Amino acid sequence: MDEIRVGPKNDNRGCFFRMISIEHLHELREEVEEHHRQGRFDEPFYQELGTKISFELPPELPDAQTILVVSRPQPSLSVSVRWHGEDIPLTVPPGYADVEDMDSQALAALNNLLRPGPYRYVKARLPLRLLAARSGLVRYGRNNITYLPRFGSFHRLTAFFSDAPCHEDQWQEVEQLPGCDGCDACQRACPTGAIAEGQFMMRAERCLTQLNERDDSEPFPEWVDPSAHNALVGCMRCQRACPYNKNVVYWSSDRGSLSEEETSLLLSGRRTREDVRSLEVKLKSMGLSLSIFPRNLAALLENRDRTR
Ligand code: B12
Ligand code: SF4
Ligand code: SF4
Repeated sequence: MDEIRVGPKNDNRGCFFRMISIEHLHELREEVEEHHRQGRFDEPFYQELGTKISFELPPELPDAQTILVVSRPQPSLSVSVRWHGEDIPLTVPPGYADVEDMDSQALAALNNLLRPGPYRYVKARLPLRLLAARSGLVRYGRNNITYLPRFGSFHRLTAFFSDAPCHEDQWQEVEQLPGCDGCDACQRACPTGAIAEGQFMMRAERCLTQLNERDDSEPFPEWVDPSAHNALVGCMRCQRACPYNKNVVYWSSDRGSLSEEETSLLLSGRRTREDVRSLEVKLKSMGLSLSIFPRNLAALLENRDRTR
């Protein structure tokens, strides 16, 4: 696997990348559309997916020759929240924070590596897990998350179209983690039944992440067990349970704390423009967004109060 080391000197994580010829773009589309034809997607979910991914060539790069897919290992974030006189440690899963930094590091690395250049790069809105698995960069787990050697599921994917020539087309069959045979730890750990028995495609519409990444004006549906909530956004249950994450499961970056006053302000929903501005700056540095986070925080704290 190609490894590019980027970032500060003491950063030994590196970036990993693979390249695929643009000729496979229609095969990627066909694979997803075939799942749809076979009825493997919940229809409203599929319609929404269409707003998140696209198989079109970017108009600014109609002569793209290559798709570059990049993975950057990333820890989870830990944030402490003061509530009722106690500091409560809470988690943000890998993949949510520092998105812009990660994209620019990946671009800088690609610019350095691909010669003679300079080439043009345009961010791709492709289905990244499938793309990365098709390049051999990662393997799928039964939980539908992808795994990078050494770093398990603790990594962030991104991809670019480029006019760089595809000197090595790495397109291949998708692979599953060998350890998934005979293991159902993620399925048992999932609090909403999103990982289905006997089929690979997860039931995305049941995934807690699908519910808690939405704008916080939407309450959680009644069928969600209050004890399911376990992260400030997303959910860590199927990743924590997986043996392939045993070396990274405690890899975490401390992003500071919220005071009792800030916590109350977030939960109250009564915020002035001034409050919002200062909270937004603070939350952004913690990798959080004000538009989704207060509802999830409330669910976590209610859950905690209930079980005491
Ligand atoms: C929509 C979306 C969601 C939706 C739906 C997920 C889904 N299954 O589609 C929701 C909101 C539920 C979600 C949740 C999460 N997501 Co999300 N999500 C996306 C998004 C925007 C598009 C995903 C997509 O294209 N889905 C379409 C389907 C077709 O693709 P697929 O899931 O890979 O499905 C394939 C498999 O089922 C496979 N398959 C089918 N049969 C078989 C059989 C075998 C044997 C094998 C091996 C494979 C296989 O084929 C399908 C495609 O052909 C991407 C960003 C992007 N642009 O890609 C992030 C992305 C996939 N998500 C990501 C993350 C981090 C998560 C969460 C872990 C967040 C969290 N909780 O912390 C959870 C994980 C939930 C889970 N168990 O999958 C990361 C992936 C990280 C990783 N290591 O793989 C991405 C790439 C974002 C990023 N840039 O980092 N996500
Ligand atoms: S918990 Fe087990 S079944 Fe699930 S992804 Fe990990 S190895 Fe595969
Ligand atoms: S992220 Fe949580 S809800 Fe979604 S599949 Fe994994 S364990 Fe289930």
